[in-house]
Amino acid sequence: LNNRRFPQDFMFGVATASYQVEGAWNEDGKGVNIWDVATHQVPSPVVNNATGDVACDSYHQYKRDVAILKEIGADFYRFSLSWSRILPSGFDDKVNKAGVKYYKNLIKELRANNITPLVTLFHWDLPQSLQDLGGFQNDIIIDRFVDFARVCFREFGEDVQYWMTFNEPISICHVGYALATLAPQINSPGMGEYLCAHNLMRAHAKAYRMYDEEFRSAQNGLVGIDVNGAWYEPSTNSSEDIEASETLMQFTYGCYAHPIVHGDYPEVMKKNVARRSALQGYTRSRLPEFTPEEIKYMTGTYDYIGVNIYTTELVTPAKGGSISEMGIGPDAQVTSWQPEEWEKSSSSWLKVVPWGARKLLQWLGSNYKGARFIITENGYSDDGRLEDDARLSYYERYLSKIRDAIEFDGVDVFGYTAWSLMDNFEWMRGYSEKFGLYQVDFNSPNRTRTPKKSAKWYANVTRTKCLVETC
Ligand code: GCO
Repeated sequence: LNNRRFPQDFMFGVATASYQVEGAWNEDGKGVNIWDVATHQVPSPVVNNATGDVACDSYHQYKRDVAILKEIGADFYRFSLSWSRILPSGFDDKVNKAGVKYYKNLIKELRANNITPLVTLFHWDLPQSLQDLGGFQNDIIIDRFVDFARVCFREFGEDVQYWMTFNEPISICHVGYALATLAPQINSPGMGEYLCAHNLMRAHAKAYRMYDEEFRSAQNGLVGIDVNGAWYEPSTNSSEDIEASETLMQFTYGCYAHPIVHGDYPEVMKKNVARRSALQGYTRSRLPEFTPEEIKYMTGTYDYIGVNIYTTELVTPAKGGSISEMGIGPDAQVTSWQPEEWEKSSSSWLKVVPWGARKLLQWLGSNYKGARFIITENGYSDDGRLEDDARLSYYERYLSKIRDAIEFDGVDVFGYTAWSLMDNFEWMRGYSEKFGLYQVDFNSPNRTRTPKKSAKWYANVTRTKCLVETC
């Protein structure tokens, strides 16, 4: 391989997620989801009271979305399905035809333009009716998710080869059920978050097995899950810091990747949570256990693993802290941070650290041997300017490190996804942080999309598979 060239069959795509772009929050029979509820609270938890009520209006502008995907030369488009648009009550008692039609139209338009769909079943917008039952803390979610997945495989599976069950389980469970920042904003560190993880993993595995039994022979697609976190770099090369880094990697990536590869949570996670639970007076570990049957059932429930890569943090063992504290940090007994002087973006959590991308891929490659990976997100936030040189440079430098991981470290990465196709609703940050390759005019009725400098640069990458004009 030439220094800056990717393999010929390497796939380049872009991503969005339903709640972040679709709008039409109450149109054509769609049910209410937890993000509709979160953003409509008074006072609003979102910057400038922003909502996804209209967002990029992709529900009406999907043809324009496909047109810009075409301009970018995307090999594939990663988007997600809004559960409550398809099953308004959350249950599969009633399928909303208009919702199904919308996604069929989108998929048809993609196919007509030679763009492969990569479909995420769940990117955070849980039907509110299911949240009312406890959401991911209630194991009823397992069968409800499998029912939803079945409807999706049945309706769209003939035209979809790439499926992802869950986007960023750690954001769902840790940020949604422990830190209480993302919807459903539940504050249950070390308890609710582990219950969430446990039910989510069993839902993933059951959906995967269901695909095997009911659809694989006819549809022959791939089913995976998207994991994320930062790359957790040891803050020095002392053995304590190296161990702290490894522990945090296991509590974040391991919590979700280890069960599908090896059937169970990582040893260090089981050990630490059990030990601290005992010290706290619990008779059982706060981390639920998989039964031997579940371990067997769970093992190997992936055809590929998606990874969302953004940033890096430094890690060291946690000093002090009371024994009553619960949650990933206290249970892992580590603390992590980002040095002030690291290059910034517009998002407080996102510092630009390209070398971390290669180390993260090395870690994943050596922990999950034989797995195939696709980078399902990577991106940079700014104020939305068209001359977005900082984004272009972020992509160029990260892609360069990713390429090194493929060529020099032998990590099996077959595709890359830029986050995002266009500026959109950035969760609690509303429209104040922009990740798009295309600018969206949120004041124009049809949400005009305009290419940024980075979009033109990326279009060259998708066409040439090269990071420079010519390789
Ligand atoms: C995700 C991400 C996206 C964000 C992006 C920038 O979970 O996949 O949260 O939805 O918009 O990561 O923060």
